[in-house]
Amino acid sequence: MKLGRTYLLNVENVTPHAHPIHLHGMNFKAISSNKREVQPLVSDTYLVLPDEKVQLALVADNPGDWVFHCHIIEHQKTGMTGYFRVT
Ligand SMILES: [Cu+2]
Repeated sequence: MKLGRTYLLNVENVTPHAHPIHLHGMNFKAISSNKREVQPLVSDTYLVLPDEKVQLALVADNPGDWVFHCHIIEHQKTGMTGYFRVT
């Protein structure tokens, strides 16, 4: 991500489980969901429901490598972990 740019993350949960998706280093706002009305609050975590597609908006305002992962440790350790690089 380019420092200072705005990004829209399209997150889709194709599993039968809810996943509390958490981002380090930056905050986002949930913009829309196909499952429910979203509250436009600034947060670093969003509980993605089964079959939910959610759009998370953020400004890449913090340079570095920032982990993006499910907060259920078994999910995080078995692959639901990645990172964003902001430069
Ligand atoms: Cu999970």
